[in-house]
Amino acid sequence: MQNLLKIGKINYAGPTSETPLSFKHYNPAELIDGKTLKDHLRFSIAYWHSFRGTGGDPFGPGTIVRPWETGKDAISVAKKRADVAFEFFQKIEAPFYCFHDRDIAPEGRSLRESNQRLDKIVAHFKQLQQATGVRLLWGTANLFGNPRFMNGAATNPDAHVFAYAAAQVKKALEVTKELGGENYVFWGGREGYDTLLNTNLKREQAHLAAFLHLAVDYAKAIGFKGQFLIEPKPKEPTKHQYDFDVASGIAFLKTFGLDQHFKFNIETNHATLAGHTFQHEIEVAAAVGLLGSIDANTGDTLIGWDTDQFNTDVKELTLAMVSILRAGGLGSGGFNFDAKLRRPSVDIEDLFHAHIGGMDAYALAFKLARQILAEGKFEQFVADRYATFDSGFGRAIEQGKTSFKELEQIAFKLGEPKLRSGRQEYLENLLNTYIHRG
Ligand code: XLS
Ligand code: NI
Ligand code: NI
Repeated sequence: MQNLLKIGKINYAGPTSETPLSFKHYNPAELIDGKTLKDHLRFSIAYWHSFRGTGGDPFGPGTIVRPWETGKDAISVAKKRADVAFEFFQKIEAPFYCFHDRDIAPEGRSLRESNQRLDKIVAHFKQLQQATGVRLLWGTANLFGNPRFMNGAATNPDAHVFAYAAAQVKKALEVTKELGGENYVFWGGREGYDTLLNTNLKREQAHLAAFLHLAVDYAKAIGFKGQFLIEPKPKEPTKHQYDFDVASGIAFLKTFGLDQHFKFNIETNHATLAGHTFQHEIEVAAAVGLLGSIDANTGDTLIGWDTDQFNTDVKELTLAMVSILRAGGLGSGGFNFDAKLRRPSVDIEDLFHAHIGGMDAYALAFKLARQILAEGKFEQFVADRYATFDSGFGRAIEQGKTSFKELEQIAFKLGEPKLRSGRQEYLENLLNTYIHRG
């Protein structure tokens, strides 16, 4: 392995280790149920944040300057950057990465030139994947950065922009297939509106659905077998995004006959922005069998925007893991660190600390969630709480075999229901007994 990063491979040192550049809980080789922890967790690195992010924010330019970002032209820099990225994926023991088309290859002066550049870079990525064994979790197209998308991509009022976006996704699908991508993501950053004074909401939603159907058709035509994912977000950059949260996403997918083709990519920070918990979004998706993948990050309770921080909150992640494991896992999905360094974190070492912290927190959460499920105390509590629906008239309600008239007779006969405690405080204390075992 080359050493452009000047930092070695990160090794597992155990929970009591005080070595900062080591894993405390993520032991990639650890066998759990006959599968390595690396294969259970399917961690992925977000190319845009970790290799294109410069620390810029709406108030000031970037602060992060990487030594490999100079070279004779944009293509050679893009290749060198890719070499460093794959060195990082290996050193941090992440089996996957994700990208937008424009992250990996610079946009050209025309669509044709952009496609040609992409082809050159993709060939390089393919070699790197083969040499390292690192795989592509998902690909996507950047349909939000370029000024042409200022009024949206699939929901743009100009059909010309719709066509341009379609061409870009067509190419991104081909490239994702070429690199063996296991999923393809749609995050509609500008698929929403800022004012209804200039917006036909009904038409825009129908256009978005038409766009997604065209993508499904094209994937079929070229034999791309990856899972399509929708990544809900309520706002930012638009004031109102159409796939606001998982619940509105389900309504959208079902209304337009897309629910057979899509699952959800749930991002922690987007859940917060929608006024939900991370676990809530996972449960809502899992309840209808549409849990797909996770964009692993967190926001800040005091800042109301998508700060994309690395998540080290073991309690929040343990609850999320309980819901994910109970739903049967993520299938072809994984945990993608859609997270970025803070603006003053300008050292390469910071990139390692950030991912070590995120990976360790997820690995610990995974282990704690497994203990919680194996012991089944919460499961038992919840089962008991609904026991009146397991037999008698409760069962008849669930089976659709009763009527208001019959239930009225039961209510007359049984009189006032007894108040039964939800025992929230007891359960919160019980949860803490697991968290503090960690
Ligand atoms: C932005 C999104 C974005 C998607 C990929 O808020 O999280 O990074 O994950 O387009
Ligand atoms: Ni994301
Ligand atoms: Ni985000």
